[in-house]
Amino acid sequence: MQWGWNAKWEDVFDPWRKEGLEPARVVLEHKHTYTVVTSSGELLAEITGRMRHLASGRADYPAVGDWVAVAARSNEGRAAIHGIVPRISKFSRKTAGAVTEEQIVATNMNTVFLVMALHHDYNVRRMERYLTAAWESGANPVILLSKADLSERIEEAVREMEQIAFGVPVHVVSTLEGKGLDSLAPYVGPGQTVAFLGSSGVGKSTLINRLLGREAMETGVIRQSDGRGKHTTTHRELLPLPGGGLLIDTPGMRELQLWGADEGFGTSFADIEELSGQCRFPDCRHDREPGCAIQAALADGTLESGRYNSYIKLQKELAYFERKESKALQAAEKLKWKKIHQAVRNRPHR
Ligand SMILES: Nc1nc2c(ncn2[C@@H]2O[C@H](COP(=O)(O)OP(=O)(O)OP(=O)(O)O)[C@@H](O)[C@H]2O)c(=O)[nH]1
Ligand SMILES: [Mg+2]
Ligand SMILES: [Zn+2]
Repeated sequence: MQWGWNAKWEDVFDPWRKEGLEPARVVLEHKHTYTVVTSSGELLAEITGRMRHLASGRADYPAVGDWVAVAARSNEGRAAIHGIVPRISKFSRKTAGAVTEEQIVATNMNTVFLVMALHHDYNVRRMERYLTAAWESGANPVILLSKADLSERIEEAVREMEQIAFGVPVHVVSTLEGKGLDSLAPYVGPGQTVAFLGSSGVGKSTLINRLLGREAMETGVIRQSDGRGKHTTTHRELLPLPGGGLLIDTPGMRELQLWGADEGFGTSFADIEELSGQCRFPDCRHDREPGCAIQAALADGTLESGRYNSYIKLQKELAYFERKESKALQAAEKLKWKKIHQAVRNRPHR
């Protein structure tokens, strides 16, 4: 079994192995089925009724990148998925709808390439958001500044990225000119899984095709007027590199919504969190309180106001989703009690 399988996975898989199941990796997600790969090839798989019954949320269903335990019917080209092997990383976002739902973009990646193009797409604040979500995913973020052939201010951009992303590698690439691609080799070595994230039209699929050496993914033509593309990639897919690495292409994200990002939040805004710990009052609102370290840092320029504003904005967004989530939970709880009351009321009297 290749596809990133190793001794650690084998260890965790032991109980399923004893049940006679074999490991498979999800490479494509369809409406109710999944394309998975096993050591004997590709199969179309469905989850068992039991798994469906026990599922309480999106995270209980397979996603691209997952290792699953299957009972294969190789002669039919089909398989039944009995369980998901615990994930080592998971990149999620929130779908904005009536009910906030988790959408799993990719799982079990070692690295996430946060791709931002060096022309119209370039936006420092957006990269901060990507970083926040990437830290939360459990995978290592790497920043790729793409379409270097279209920019004159590359060095400045790299400096800006290094300021917001302490210790995160930054690579400048131009797939068109074939520049900077060699520097990506360490991330895509044998058994390594990398997910590509970034707005539509930044060149994720073009770069993936280039690394694969074939046109596996369709790529888009950008509108000249505003440099923006329509969404060309519409699904997520795990693609094996000839050298043994694995790439996950994803549709461009118009807006990245965070999912349970509290932890990652602290990591990418570590400096601000640290500053607020230095305020004189522990419950300082960083408004006009005396001895406020944040206001002092803003005043003397050590903290850039734009950066502080995006911190505030993110905090508000997180608070909003927490409220929305708790509303959904409250509604579910209410419904449960309503049903219990009804059951009690309808109980025949003796
Ligand atoms: N100038 C230039 N154009 C590029 C480069 N890489 C990709 N492009 C062009 O950018 C456009 C969009 O590329 P895609 O690879 O489809 O972008 P994507 O990120 O996969 O977009 P979605 O699938 O919609 O998320 C295409 O017209 C590419 O030819 C590059 O390095 N330089
Ligand atoms: Mg694409
Ligand atoms: Zn303060």
